[in-house]
Amino acid sequence: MRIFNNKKDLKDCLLDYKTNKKTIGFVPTMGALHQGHLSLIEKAKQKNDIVVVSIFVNPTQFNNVEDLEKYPKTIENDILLLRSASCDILFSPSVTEIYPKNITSEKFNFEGLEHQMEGRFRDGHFDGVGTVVKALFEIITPEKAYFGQKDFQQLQIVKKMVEKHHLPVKVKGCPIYREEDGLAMSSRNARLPKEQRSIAPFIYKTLQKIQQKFDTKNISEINEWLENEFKKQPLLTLEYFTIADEKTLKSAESKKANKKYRAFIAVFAGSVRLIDNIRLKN
Ligand code: PAJ
Repeated sequence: MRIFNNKKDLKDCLLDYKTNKKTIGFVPTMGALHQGHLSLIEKAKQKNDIVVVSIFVNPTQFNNVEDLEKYPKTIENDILLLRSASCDILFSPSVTEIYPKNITSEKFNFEGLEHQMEGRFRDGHFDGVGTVVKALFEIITPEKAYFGQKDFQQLQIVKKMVEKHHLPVKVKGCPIYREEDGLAMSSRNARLPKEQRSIAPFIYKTLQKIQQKFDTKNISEINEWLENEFKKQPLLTLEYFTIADEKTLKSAESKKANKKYRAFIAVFAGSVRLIDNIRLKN
């Protein structure tokens, strides 16, 4: 695996591959890698000649200084994992490499996707994500880029950005990779105190129950049931729960036959914020 910290050297290397008609698959990450990230790399390996992974903890997408400062950094272990996953290239730039002037975000219009769910609770987050993903796409110019459905809103927003800015990249969504007990893998899981870690699978178990209830119950009944379930869990604080249209990400009040829905949840386990979602069938 080749490692680059500098965009000029990376571009030169990628130009060689492109001249030789090699296809490039890209997996952007913020490091602290786990099996969820590796599942994206595996997908990228299957469909491309060369796989580039970036590790960059992007300051502009954090609305909370503590969250940024406490974001786990495990670069040595990440490199071992990337080697074991046969990643071809790691791009691990400094902040000044990506933000040479000011550490600020470009302002995007994602046609309302950015105002739902995470957007309501993480001010400016998606402008930060859009800024860094666009910059990385411009440096790497991959044919395909891989994103997890774990961050479903992010996936839809990146697709919207690509469409609106006519970027020549295909964005692929990949399934949520879970721990054996159902907890969605996340770099933040490592920060969960023992008690919170043992109760955290409750989040996915509840989503699975919602999936069943969606057959027979209406949305307001489901919302009420869920709020009551979380009231019984003193270690988990519900930030939001919503059943939303997959395309617009707007909360749904009733089910319509020709729409696809997903249930989305954000929960605090102590100071650690966890998100998850599940596809619903109607
Ligand atoms: P990060 O949280 O490191 O996630 C990198 C990618 O891995 C994202 O596409 C995310 O959805 C995916 N991912 C994380 N956990 C997963 C899981 N359990 N199963 C499947 N995929 C999973 O998301 C970011 O970084 C950043 O916002 C980034 C896109 C890199 C921009 O800074």
